[in-house]
Amino acid sequence: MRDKIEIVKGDITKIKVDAIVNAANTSLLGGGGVDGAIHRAGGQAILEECRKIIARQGGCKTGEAVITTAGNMPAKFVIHTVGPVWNNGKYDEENKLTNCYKNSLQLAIANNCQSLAFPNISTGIYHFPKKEAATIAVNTVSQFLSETDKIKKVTFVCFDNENYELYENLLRA
Ligand code: AR6
Repeated sequence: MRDKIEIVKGDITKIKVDAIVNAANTSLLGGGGVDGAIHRAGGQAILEECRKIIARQGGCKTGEAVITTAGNMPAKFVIHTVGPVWNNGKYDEENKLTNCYKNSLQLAIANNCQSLAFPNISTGIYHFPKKEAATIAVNTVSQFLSETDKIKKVTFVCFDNENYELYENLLRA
């Protein structure tokens, strides 16, 4: 499993994989952080497809995922998932974050994606503790990859040093 997981430090909008994952919000209308960067780099086409999804199902619930084009970015698709806002762990945040990873992977398979890249969902504006979030991300993805051969590569794209080092330590273990 470990050989299918890669960690890189940098900007997810530049990564060439079948699908990059966005840490969106329930409105799907864009925002700050990685969401803002993805919409800026991908262009209008992403928002246009998000609006169609909104018309159909009214946004995206926490822990769930939807898919659009990646517009002008090198990836083919963006999988938008909504991480939980950290609230001292009292609102099932761990399970919701686990579901983000699982549902994104499932949606990738449903769209014939073999490679995907995740940002560190919920660890920015949503304030999920980074160590716990990294543990959930690595464990959930490793477990999922052990149960399918349809996904060939998962890249964790870390934007800050703290996350990069956490992932390095977890994957070295
Ligand atoms: N590439 C990769 N990672 C990035 C990039 C980038 N270009 N930019 C930031 N990060 P955040 P959240 C990292 O705040 O906590 C938005 O307004 C960042 O360092 O983007 O899930 C949405 O619309 C952090 O580690 O997402 C929601 O309202 C990680 O991405 C809300 O923020 C996630 O930080 C979601 O908050």
